[in-house]
Amino acid sequence: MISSNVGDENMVEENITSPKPPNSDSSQWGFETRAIHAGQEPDESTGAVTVPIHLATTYMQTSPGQHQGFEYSRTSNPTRLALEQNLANLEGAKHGIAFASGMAAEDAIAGMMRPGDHVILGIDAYGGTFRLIAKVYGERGIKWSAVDLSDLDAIAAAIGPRTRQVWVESPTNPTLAIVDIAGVVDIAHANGVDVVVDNTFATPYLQNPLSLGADVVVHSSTKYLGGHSDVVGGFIALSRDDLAERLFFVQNAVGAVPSPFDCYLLLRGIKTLGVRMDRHCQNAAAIANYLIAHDMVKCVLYPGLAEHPGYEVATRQMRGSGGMVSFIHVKGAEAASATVSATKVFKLAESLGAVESLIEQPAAMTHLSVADSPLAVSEGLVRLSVGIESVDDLLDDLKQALDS
Ligand code: P1T
Repeated sequence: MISSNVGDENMVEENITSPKPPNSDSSQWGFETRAIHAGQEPDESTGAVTVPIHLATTYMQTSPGQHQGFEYSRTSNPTRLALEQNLANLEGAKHGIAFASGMAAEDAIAGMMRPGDHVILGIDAYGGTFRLIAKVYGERGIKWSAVDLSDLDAIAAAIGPRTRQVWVESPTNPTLAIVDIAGVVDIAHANGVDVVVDNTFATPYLQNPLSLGADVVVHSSTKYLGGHSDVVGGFIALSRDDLAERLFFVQNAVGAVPSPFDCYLLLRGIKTLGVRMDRHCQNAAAIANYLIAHDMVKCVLYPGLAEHPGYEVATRQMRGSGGMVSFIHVKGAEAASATVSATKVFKLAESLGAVESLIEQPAAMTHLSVADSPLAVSEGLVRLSVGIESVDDLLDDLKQALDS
């Protein structure tokens, strides 16, 4: 694969990988059991059944270089290691690498490219992803193309001699399009191009891109993984040793690592990921079905609807349709703005994936940075992050907001 920079002059001076303490052989366990236990042995000194928040920044050595696997907390930390092992397990990955935010994780991946290299993005990528590639890496000489990734021929046509990575979201943010991950992998790999999948919307409970052939999975763990709107985090899961070596090196060299407390919050959130996702999916399906029939709704974007263009692929590669629903207001931008301002249970806010329901207008909020770009979204688009409240309260709230 081309985008590994192993062997070039900027590459590792030291081989940095996380130390590996003993861990249960959890490979046979079901998802919920692994979510609760993988990477998390009871603390040996106290028997504590939850992973302690290890705040120490440095670890005693018996002689120079002789230690118990931890030296300095930017390089490795026991609470972070538990999170890395846990999420790697859930993604079916050999390596897990935690970052301070989803964008920090994406930056580490984009940083494997060199001036003149080319990356393919989806036409409806998250606005922050577009901003990073076009406005940060673009200025450093990285070329990019925005392509409709549901069109495999368009991807093949966009690949050039310097294309290094294809970045896939599925479902996409905010239009909930579905991309055939295995199909993209076939085309990309035939051309020596790596496939990066942002699995934030699906979570490892609903979709495992590595099992579909992807090279790298990235998460904004701020969302469903944390699940409670109280921690910002990012994560990379992968099985390729060459890329992992470089990414562990960058994690330590750049230092965009999550705090031990953030890692603890993520570990706690992940324990309930499965049960939360079941309820998110149920509530979202009920809301999508309600919205379809509403006069003020031009169209509903939800991959669990049989009329969604990605329905077949979603059924094949996902274990549920997720908790995000978008729709286009019949009356356009102003009406969309009024609707998102009128809900009471749904809070008007950016972000997604937590227990509480959120509503927003992407063109004015999360996707403002893609205005006037090929990724611009309809101003009448409304995005719902459907929470796990009583579904009748959510339906009543949308009804009063759309009818008012
Ligand atoms: O916010 P941060 O943890 O840095 O993650 C960035 C990110 C990456 N990928 C996807 C698919 C995302 O949705 C995000 C963040 N998204 C929002 C804040 C939002 O409201 O869409």
